[in-house]
Amino acid sequence: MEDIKNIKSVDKVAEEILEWGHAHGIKSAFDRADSLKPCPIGHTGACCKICFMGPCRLVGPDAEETAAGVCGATLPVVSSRNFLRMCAAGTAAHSDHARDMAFTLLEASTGEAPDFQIKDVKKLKRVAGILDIPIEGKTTGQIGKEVAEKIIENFGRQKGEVSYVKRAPKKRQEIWKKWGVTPRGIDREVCEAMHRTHMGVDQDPENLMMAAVKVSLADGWGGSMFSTDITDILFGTPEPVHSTASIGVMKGDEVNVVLHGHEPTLAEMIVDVSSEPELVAYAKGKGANGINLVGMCCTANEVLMRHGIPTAGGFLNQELSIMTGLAEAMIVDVQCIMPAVAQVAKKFHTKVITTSLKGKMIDAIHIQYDEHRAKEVAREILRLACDNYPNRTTEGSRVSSFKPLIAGFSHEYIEYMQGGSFRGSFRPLNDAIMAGRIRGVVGVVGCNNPRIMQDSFHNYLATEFIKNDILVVSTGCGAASCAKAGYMTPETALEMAGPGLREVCEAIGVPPILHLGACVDNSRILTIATQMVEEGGLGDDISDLPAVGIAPEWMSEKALAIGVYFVASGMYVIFGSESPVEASSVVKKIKTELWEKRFGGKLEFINDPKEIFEKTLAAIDKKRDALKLKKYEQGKFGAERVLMTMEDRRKLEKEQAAS
Ligand code: BF8
Repeated sequence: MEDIKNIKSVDKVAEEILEWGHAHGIKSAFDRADSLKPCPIGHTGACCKICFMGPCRLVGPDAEETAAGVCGATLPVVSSRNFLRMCAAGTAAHSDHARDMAFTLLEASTGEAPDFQIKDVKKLKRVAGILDIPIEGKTTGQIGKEVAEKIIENFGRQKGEVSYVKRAPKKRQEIWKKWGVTPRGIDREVCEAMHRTHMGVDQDPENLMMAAVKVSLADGWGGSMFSTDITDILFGTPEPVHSTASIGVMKGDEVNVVLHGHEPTLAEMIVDVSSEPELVAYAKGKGANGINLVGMCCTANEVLMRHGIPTAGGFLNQELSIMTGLAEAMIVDVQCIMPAVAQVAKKFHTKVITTSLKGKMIDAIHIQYDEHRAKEVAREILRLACDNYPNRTTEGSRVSSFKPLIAGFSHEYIEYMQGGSFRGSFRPLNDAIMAGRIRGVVGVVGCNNPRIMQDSFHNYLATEFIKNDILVVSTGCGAASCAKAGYMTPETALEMAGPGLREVCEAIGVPPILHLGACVDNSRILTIATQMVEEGGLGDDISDLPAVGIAPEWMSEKALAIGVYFVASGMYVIFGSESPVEASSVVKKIKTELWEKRFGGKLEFINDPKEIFEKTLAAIDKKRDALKLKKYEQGKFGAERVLMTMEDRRKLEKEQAAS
């Protein structure tokens, strides 16, 4: 990786746009990250600003032992309090998104949101079963209503436990009970986290960090999992779909509309109406050849997984997509939307359109989304984008290259591909792991962060893992990163994959890096891991699996909540970049040693991708040893094909066909 240290991104298209931006005096997050160094005190968790006696900065040679805020809060208290607040915010974001999804399901079921229908009735019934809702003799609408109401009730639940906790392996549920971290209701845990971190409440770092576990579990086994299920019910459970990735998916002769943010409801409606003959004719009337929808961030992942809408990439590509000069409109809702987009848009003809009352922006146009007339709003937005097409000038970096990809790997599809509709299971995957064909499974997920060369950690890790026979599952901007690099097609990725992994992927017919969806869809990794445990042969808890979770370029509070719920579910989790609790050795010990003792998982921050890679391999091999699985030997399986490249194979097939 040393030879590419001086560039900002390994996404070549992004790099090209950045160069254009520099030549034209247009700045982006990449430049702001250069000129605005992180505050070294806040960055390490040593700044307390939860009351107005401060902010107190707990610094000095022996700060851990001697420093204290005006109230007497020590560095471990301050650090753990900050950490808990970040997890609470992450949980709130995912879960408030889930709440909106639940209300859409409710109104779709009652007919109050007539533009929405229940697309996956089978999944609805399965979810009803998990929620103990009887379905006999009920219409789809009735079941949908009861499912939505039960999920909505989970947010305000005061006692008991979040309904999906029971989906975890039995042993895991016992561990959570034992340590008092079983989440009760989603809102209750977020609210309590905010209360505990108010001035003068929880003063015990261990207690605060256990609250971080509890609130994050309310995200993983609550908000995020509910969101994934409802989205599948409303818009269909994903199946493999071809598409393309890169900012270069924007078209020179069409009205380009960037769908950016997280909640897929309005985006789904825009996808739906964009091919209506009247709208296409409207676009043509403005001189364009049609309407080209492209995704950004997790909305991209949602519409990619279900409709094959191309992705223009993740978090760091948002400003750059506008700098192409090709974006007629950028539609945003909530989360990961840089305020800078409205500012950079002023230099071009792009209209930035906010659509949620929760997320307004200075200098953007606001068109309020309303689920009761969703398609009407979608059409209004698209017409506005078309009206803007004639305003396009020659300004902009333009770019046109992109990579093909396959996305759409839901839990259900991964099960189906291992045996079909009637015999679907996780047996083949478990067997391959047990035999050592596949060494283990790694989730490479999470954000981009301009403090790290864009995509460099993601792509390096994903490719090194598959070379070492490790199956990679990916979500969020991590998935976009691999897609833009072209690693999400069987052709490219199988070429790089180790022989054992390649053999299995070829037999099942999947790429070795699987796109599982948006960030909320990390919940799919939880349910997949649980099913792998239940399938047998790999222990009796998630903590037994030879699996690791990695967010190598993280930046958001949501990522932290995800990391913590994976730790609490038993996984070793590694985040790239520096630790937000670096200042406190006490808190560092809690999130590693104490959590490992209690939950079998730990959270580490490592700023060196090679070290992340090596530690992951070591952790996977240790789990394999503990399970008494066959020792992994590189090249043992599929060895006869090791030297045969895709090109060789095609040549051979041609020769065979000719003879
Ligand atoms: O939820 S990976 S930058 S876009 S936070 Fe945001 Fe991070 Fe991207 Fe989606 Ni997830």
